[in-house]
Amino acid sequence: MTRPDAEGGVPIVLTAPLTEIIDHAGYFIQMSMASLPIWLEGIINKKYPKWRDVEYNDDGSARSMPAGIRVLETSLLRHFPAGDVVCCYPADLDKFIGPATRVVAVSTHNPLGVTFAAGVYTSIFGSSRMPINSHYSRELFAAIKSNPHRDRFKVIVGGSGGWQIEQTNSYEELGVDCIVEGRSESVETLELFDKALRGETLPRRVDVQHPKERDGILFPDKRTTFGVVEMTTGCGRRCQFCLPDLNPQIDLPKDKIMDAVRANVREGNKQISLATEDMFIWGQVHTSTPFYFPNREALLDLYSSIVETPGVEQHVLSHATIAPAVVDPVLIAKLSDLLLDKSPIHLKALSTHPKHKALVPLIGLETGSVRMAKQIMPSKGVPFQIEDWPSVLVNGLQTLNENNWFPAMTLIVGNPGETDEDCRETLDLIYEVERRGLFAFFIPSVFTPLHDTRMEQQKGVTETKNLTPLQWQLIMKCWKMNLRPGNASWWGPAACRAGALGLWAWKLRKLNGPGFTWPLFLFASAMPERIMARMGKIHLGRPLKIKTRKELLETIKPHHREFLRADTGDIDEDIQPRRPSGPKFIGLVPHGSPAVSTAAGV
Ligand code: B12
Ligand code: SF4
Repeated sequence: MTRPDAEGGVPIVLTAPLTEIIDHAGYFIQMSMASLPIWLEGIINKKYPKWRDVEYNDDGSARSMPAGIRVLETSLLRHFPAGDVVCCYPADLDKFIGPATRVVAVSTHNPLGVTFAAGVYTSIFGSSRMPINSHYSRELFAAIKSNPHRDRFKVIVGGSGGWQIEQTNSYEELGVDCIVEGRSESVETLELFDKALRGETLPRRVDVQHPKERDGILFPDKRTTFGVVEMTTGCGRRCQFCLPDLNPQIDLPKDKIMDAVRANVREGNKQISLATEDMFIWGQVHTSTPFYFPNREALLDLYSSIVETPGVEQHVLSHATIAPAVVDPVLIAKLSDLLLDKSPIHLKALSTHPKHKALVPLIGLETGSVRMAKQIMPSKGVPFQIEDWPSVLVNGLQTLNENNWFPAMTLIVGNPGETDEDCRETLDLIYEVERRGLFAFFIPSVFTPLHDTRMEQQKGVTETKNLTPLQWQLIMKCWKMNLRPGNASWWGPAACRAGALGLWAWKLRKLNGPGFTWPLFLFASAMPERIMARMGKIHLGRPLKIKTRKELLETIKPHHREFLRADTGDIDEDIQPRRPSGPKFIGLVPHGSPAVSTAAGV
């Protein structure tokens, strides 16, 4: 059944690339499609034959849409009548675009794949511009461009990946009139849509304001992809390369989060994921406690309300930071008790949970070089000093692993000014993790200067053949370690080895330059790493002196020690922790406070 008004077209049609809408196989399907080149799409089709299946509302509109487009829809519905706005899947555009259509608005996360972590993997295989997701994004833009009513409507693009179109100047090629940088709640966004409805010419780029107060952020009352519900904006740790950190540090009110959770369930979604840069700041933004000492009670209260909501069958973590695991290991243990049962992720070889369930938050490791860390992320590990970054990482990972958290940790290869020694130090840290039997999925990506960040003007490595042997080793060592849990079978390692060597012989050795060869042999376990190191072909990580948690706590500035929790242990007598805090911390988050983060100068 289609909407009665569809014949003449809906004035405002909202859509997104199919590969950014689908969510039935968990986060990893979208992340793989952002990284694998289109010629490897068969792998996805084989593993998830139904990935293209989507659910519909009775009027033919989309049942599920990425959170960004849902918030845009909610923003527009404050100003335009419901009949004038529709969200539809790319395949249904022709049903909703008609002579009355004045705007087709596209939300996109990563349309051209030129962001970190995505570009590098496709380029390893030789076609840096066409990850699967880009292919489907381009297909969407081509369909809009060739629509018979194209001269009557404007194409407005927004979302976290809009900048890629501007940076590559793809306006003409993709048929885009205007890119919106920023959030849809702003007055400027509504004015832009008004302008388009009047048929006026639009500027190429419009920068719109981010709400500075919690109440300015809107929550959709409909189903979102992966059940994404916003939890916080901004971060506060101030990493130089980071884009979301430029947004105001805001934690969103629990009642609104819960309404959005219930809306998802009502519309048939069984999974929920809270979108955040760092889940651990929620409940501790603009309180009298610095945000990097997590508000345990508030977090446990929020997460228990979510997983206990009838109809929520699955819950997935999004982004986090590692230092809170060192600050409050009890919080990690209690969160595990709450969340593990509802995690859809199973890691048989790693998890001690009876059903082998695991939690896999995304956490930034970025570099193991203290010199580099000081330059690009001096506050990443607060309340600890950045000089102790490797120790914070190892201690944090140990606590996480003990509680069945196996994070996906991102690393940046080729930071501006990165030397071979920086790379060796990162390898040292990775080998130290391996030596200690700890586990994380290490996801190396090549430095990409993201627009508007503090490192926007800096240059990274643009082609994989320019990567040094050590940078290649880091990438391949990470992937070798990532495959460990899947290598439990007798045939796993052999298949992996044969496949990697076969690909190398066929294609990869020509594409990726001479620096790639030995790291690829390392990945394929062609010979023991010790021997390769003795031959001078690879760097065998040097053992690191890692501080204990107790030693780390002693480095916390005296005026911050009062925020440590006595029940977490390892605290010396001369450190004065506060008493175990009770529910008094719940709800202390002031509403509508000006959002300025306080990481600087810690
Ligand atoms: C949840 C999430 C995911 C999920 C789900 C994505 C989905 N389709 O729903 C998963 C894990 C799958 C994912 C994957 C990836 N992600 Co992601 N993700 C996020 C996260 C945490 C939240 C996104 C979100 O829903 N936010 C809430 C909504 C409401 O915000 P929003 O989408 O930005 O929408 C607002 C505005 O942008 C605007 N807007 C949105 N659309 C439109 C459209 C129009 C027309 C207008 C006017 C305005 C507008 O209005 C909205 C609010 O008012 C963000 C970080 C963040 N906090 O934003 C990273 C983030 C967007 N992801 C990022 C990256 C790099 C990736 C990956 C490339 C990672 C990888 N290597 O695999 C992939 C790419 C996936 C793909 N399909 O290509 C980067 C983006 C970098 C960039 N594009 O330059 C971010 C910012 C993380 C970061 N710290 O750097 N991601
Ligand atoms: S920890 Fe750093 S990279 Fe991560 S969100 Fe915060 S500022 Fe950005």
